[in-house]
Amino acid sequence: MKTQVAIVGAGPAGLLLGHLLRAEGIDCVVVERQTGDYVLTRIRAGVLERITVELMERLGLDARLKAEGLVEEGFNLADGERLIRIDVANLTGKTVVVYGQTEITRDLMDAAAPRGLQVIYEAGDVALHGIESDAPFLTYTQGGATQRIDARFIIGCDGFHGPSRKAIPGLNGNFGVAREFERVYPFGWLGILADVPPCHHELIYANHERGFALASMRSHTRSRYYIDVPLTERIEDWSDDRIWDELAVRLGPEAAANITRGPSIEKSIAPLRSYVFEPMRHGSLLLCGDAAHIVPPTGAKGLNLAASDVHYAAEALVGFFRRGDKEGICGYSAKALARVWKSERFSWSLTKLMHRFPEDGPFERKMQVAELDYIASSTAARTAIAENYVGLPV
Ligand code: RFL
Ligand code: PHB
Repeated sequence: MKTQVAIVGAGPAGLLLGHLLRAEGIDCVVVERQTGDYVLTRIRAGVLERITVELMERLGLDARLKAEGLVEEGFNLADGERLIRIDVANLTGKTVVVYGQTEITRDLMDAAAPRGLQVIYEAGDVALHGIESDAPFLTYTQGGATQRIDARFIIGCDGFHGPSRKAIPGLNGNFGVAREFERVYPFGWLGILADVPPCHHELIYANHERGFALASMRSHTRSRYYIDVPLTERIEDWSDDRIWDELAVRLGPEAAANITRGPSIEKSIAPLRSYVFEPMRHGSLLLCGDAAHIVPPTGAKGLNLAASDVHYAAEALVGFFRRGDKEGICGYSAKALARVWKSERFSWSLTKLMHRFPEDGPFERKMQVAELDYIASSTAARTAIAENYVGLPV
């Protein structure tokens, strides 16, 4: 098979990019390891920045997002009994939207066939070849046969564990320029999804002496909550009741009084990590989304960063195929990384502010309290948080 752009991975990054390219008349094929149903069962992000909503609008795929998404004008930081409201709408003039990553993925998936976007699911052993040339190609296996897709560019949208980033030579101090930057956190987030009304109409991020908690939602009737747990914890040891009990303590008395308990639809533990791979382009391969970087979920940035990468990548590819302009491609990595690092910083700093680290002592706790006091009392401090939360300009 021959195409202009071969995309690895049909998560939100790969599908969004595929649609943006098809809308510009550029040929592309998306190759995904899993089945479509499997991709839809992964419960992940819930908060969309403006850039993500705008891309769905631009594609004309925002009907359900508009109808079902919950526009959020603010969120809250809780510290013991105190609740600090970040009035995002008044501080920035912008809002975020609560709409599940699974819903975005479903909207993009449903529109693929009608819009002529080819997605090949259940592709095994995907491998990248010739990325330093102008004629790279992918190989994969399906039904026992090896298939090949020739392209002008390959875009790695295959998440943190995919093969794209690993195809770039030069890590481990060899001849290449690749570098990775990483911070692994000493806890994970245990998430629970349940068909019960949320305890509050806005998100609450809580720093409690027993640990972090987050009250989030997917709709007026579906809640998503998280608590941080040591990485040694096993999900089997957390009954629904134990999770609800812990949430009630950590979220504080006011939220606790409004928690509706119910059976979990999904629960899992996700480790927290900050990670950036540089550069995000090597020859004819561009990386987008989790393939190039990971943020801890505290800032709700992962999916939104994938969207901004895709925006830059689409712009560069359209410039190349429409006008023969290579500059966008050459500048892609620097442009994307400038925004990536700002989101990394915000996610890291909010994680530090809202979690109790095992190595922290009374001094670090005093620093958290002082910072929360400052945020509570300073419009400038709240504006800085709101501006980052709602998403920095693209
Ligand atoms: P994905 O979603 O991981 O998709 C990658 C796709 O590539 C496929 N793939 C392969 N395909 C072919 N061959 C191979 N060898 C392949 N290997 C992998 C995979 O099957 C998959 O379909 O990456 P993408 O598209 O870059 O999207 C990134 C987002 O998924 C991620 O950043 C967010 O979910 C992060 N995140 C959040 N982001 C937000 O913006 N707001 C949030 O509120 C938010 N909350 C979260 C989160 C992530 C979480 N977890 C579980 C890590 C909450 C949690 C708990
Ligand atoms: C979620 O609803 O899953 C969610 C919301 C905000 C975050 C992370 C996850 O910061």
